[in-house]
Amino acid sequence: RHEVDVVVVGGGGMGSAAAWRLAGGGAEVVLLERFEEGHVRGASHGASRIFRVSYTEPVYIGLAQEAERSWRELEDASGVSLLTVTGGVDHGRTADLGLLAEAVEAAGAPGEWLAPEEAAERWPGLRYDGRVLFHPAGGRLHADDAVSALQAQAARLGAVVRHRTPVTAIVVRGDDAVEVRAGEDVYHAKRVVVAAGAWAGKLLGGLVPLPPLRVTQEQPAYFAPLGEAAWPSFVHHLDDASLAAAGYPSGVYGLGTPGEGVKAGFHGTGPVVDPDERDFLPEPAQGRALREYARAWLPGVDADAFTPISCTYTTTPTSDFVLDRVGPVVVAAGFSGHGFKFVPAVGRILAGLALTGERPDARFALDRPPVVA
Ligand code: PYC
Repeated sequence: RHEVDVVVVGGGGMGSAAAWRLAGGGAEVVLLERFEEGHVRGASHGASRIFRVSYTEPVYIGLAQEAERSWRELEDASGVSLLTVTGGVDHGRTADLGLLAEAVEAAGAPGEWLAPEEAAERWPGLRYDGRVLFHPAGGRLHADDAVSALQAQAARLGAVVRHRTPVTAIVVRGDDAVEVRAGEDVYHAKRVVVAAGAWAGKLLGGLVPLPPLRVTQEQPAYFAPLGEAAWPSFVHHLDDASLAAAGYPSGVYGLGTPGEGVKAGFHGTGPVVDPDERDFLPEPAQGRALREYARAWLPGVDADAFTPISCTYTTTPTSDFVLDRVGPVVVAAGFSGHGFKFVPAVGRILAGLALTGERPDARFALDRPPVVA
């Protein structure tokens, strides 16, 4: 039997950031992660994630701006380099680009329009689809290093971090009382923060009214670069007609990842999986489509020299995160494949929900309107 203020379930980016912010706020915290350190079964592993502030919704722009400051704070505290600014580009023939430009400008972080020829001079590894919106703050996050740094800093502030510790039950005993069982160990806490990624539904299903969560196995790949050119992080937006014509399941994101290659992937289009029954194998048709994409749009890589990657997305109907609390249970779920950049800002929100009950923007609430197809 252990008595603590807060148990955090899930040692990926979100749970680790929550533990960091909770411990920094003076709470007695235990972080329980079911797998070993550095495991690859969730959604926080690997060498790189996109950092960008280029969103159309002000709430995400603000959260990315907060996260940028917090990533720097974590770098200062840990002495580890986590965010490399490479610049980021959005391109493609869609009205969304104009909306993106307006939104970042309104948030005081304006982008810059480049002609495709100008962009090709700066980043010759990409072919551009019409005009290009460049954002200087875009870049690359070092995902594995970030998770390690968050856990190390949480521990430095007093958190207990336990790997290989699957949680077997969460039992609510009252508004300020929850029991978290992990095998023989029973933790009695005032709050539990559940940041379990693809396992959110399995752990939280009977406890809180979750929106539908779609768990998919995604399969980006590292392509071998041809030469030493610089790479921005990039998002290629494609409208439905272009997707149908090309046979791609979605637009494509990517970024250079030193030591690994150029990462590129479709967004949230992989097969639905049970996270406990995954094969980790690429789905052949999407693998072929990604290689065709690389041949057509990434002249700076060898489209036939690639290493597949496997990860999970847990996606809500609107791709908005779930950050909320019911009684002693704080929920962090549904990061919909675009959450990692926000990790330290989400940690701050989760700590606030747990310690003071402060709620974030209403779009993150459990109680949200159903999406009508
Ligand atoms: O940063 O939005 C993003 C993103 C999409 C897919 C992977 N990262």
